[in-house]
Amino acid sequence: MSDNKNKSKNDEQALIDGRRRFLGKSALIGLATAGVSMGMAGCKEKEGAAKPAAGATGVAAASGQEIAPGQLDTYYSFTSSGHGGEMRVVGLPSGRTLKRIPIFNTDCMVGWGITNESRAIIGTKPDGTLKYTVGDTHHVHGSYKNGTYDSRWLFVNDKINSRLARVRMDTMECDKITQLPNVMGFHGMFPDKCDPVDASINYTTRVFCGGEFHMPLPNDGRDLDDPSKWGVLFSCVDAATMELKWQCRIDGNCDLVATTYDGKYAASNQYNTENAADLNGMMAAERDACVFFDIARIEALVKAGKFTTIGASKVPVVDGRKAANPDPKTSITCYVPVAKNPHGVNASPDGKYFVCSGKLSPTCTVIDLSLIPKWFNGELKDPRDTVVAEPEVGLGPLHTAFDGRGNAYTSLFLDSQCVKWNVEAAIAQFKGDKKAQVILAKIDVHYQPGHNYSSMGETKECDGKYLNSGNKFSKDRFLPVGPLHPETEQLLDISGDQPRLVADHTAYSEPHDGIIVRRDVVKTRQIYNLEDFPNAVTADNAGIERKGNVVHVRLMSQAPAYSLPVIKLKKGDLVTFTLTNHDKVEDLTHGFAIPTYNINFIVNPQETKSVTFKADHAGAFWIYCTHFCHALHLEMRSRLLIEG
Ligand code: RUQ
Ligand code: CUA
Ligand code: CA
Repeated sequence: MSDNKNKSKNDEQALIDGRRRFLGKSALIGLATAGVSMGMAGCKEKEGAAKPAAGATGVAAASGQEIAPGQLDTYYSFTSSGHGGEMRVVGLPSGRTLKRIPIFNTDCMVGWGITNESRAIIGTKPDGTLKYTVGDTHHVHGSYKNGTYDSRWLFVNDKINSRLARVRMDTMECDKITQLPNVMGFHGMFPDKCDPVDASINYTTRVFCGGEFHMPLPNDGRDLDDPSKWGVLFSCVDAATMELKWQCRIDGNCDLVATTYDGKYAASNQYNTENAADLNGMMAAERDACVFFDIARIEALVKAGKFTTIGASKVPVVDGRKAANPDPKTSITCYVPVAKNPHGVNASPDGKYFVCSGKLSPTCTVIDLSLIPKWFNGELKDPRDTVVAEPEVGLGPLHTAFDGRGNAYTSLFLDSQCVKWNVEAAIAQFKGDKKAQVILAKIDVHYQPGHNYSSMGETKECDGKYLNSGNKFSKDRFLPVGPLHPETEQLLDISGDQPRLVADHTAYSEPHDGIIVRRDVVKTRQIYNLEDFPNAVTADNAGIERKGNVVHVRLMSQAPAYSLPVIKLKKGDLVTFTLTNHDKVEDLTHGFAIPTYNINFIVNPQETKSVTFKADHAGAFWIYCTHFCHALHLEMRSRLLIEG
């Protein structure tokens, strides 16, 4: 290697070190000015233990993560998109974007928010306009059977308007959206994995949803000046019907949500046990909590009619506050004290532990799930007795993933690292074993990681192959694209002793959480069934039907033509276009755009969609196909003639 090359490499390292320092410092200052003291000094010296970054350049090429042209990825990753409001499907390890699934946003490529069918799912106001057009997706989780994914559904939250959406995994499209009543800031969400009472129902039938922000109950203008009266609800939604089953009022708030493999408990970490309405108040307590819900007891109360309702909502609300639950033997909630202002709560794939990450404490709290029923049976004095480890992991721990070999991987926001630690060693250390080697490795990520998640890591089939680190800042790790930087999704190979950074992928702002699913688990259909659409257009009913000024135009598409070359309407008509794509060839999608009328959507093979609008502009308008489908794609047009 020439001197020159060495020099430029050193320069590059200096640059990397520089920007790490800059970000680390600014993040700390941010917290310090917010009045946080977190005993950082004790942690600082440990930074030296960190392994240097796996090299900033040429990693992917050297590591063999490249997927050659024509080859398929081995995993799917389903991720949220933050305030983009959609869900994304990515192939791993290549990082190829496979699909964007519009949900809470609108999307003029597929016509989400434009077609009647999608608008019915999103919900409309009495005047026909969409009820909401913005969303903020944070968490994506799959439905379970037997402790692993069953390829039925994906669920995703909307934090802004407190909605839960379901995506069918066979078509990878959203089919239901439910709004949670009396909840603001719906953040954490997790499906159950088993029924709490009937173990033969070993699949997802409920989805648990955590409310983050306190609010007046109901939020109708009361108690505006008295936040001490505001409250937070934890909600349970029926996975099949997407209807609310019940809600539970709690002390403190919810952040993220986890469920046990036996279906008996759901839990949420709480950073605002103080019930405070301002920043300093939310950081007042030395410890916060992880609240456990006894699902069977809650549902017995609901069945017995021991609930109230709030405002106009008919959803049964049970009281999980401490004052209403003095006796553990009948209590529906258990508040386990954990490290200050915790963030994620994650279930280990062996089903034994929940791990809460400290965020404002440099520790993770490990809760032994076999001790939770003991507390609920009155056999433990203090909920804190369920805590079996609290290892010091580094600064700003946020989320923890697992490798199925007993190791945990926690994202360290402030340290810009991923720390690998051993759960049993942490438990031994907590019991007093001074020789226990808890921290096994620290690897730099770039920069300020939020969520991390491992391949099949939220299932009993956790395989310990890959870990994705979702980093909140990319800084100058990619070509500059103006003030808005992409996020960095970094892929780590965790199959060996030392995690290895193997690829950087960019992501459009701002994905939070995701899951990594083995490709053989995912079963999609490649074309639709015509019969699945009650309004499908066939040769029998195609054409124009007029009743007064209400007109229904039924169209078929088959490359390269729509079934009607000319469509005549009158100004003022209320017109519905229904279009069925009669092509059966996989991948043969047609578009349908009408200039001036703000209409654009696609129909996939054997799919039917419709739009309704008022024909309020006279003139000639070319309906044309937007999706390249045929050598005569450009010629695929119909004349829409609207008489004045
Ligand atoms: S939260 S960066 Cu919205 Cu999942 Cu933790
Ligand atoms: Cu049909 Cu392009
Ligand atoms: Ca707190």
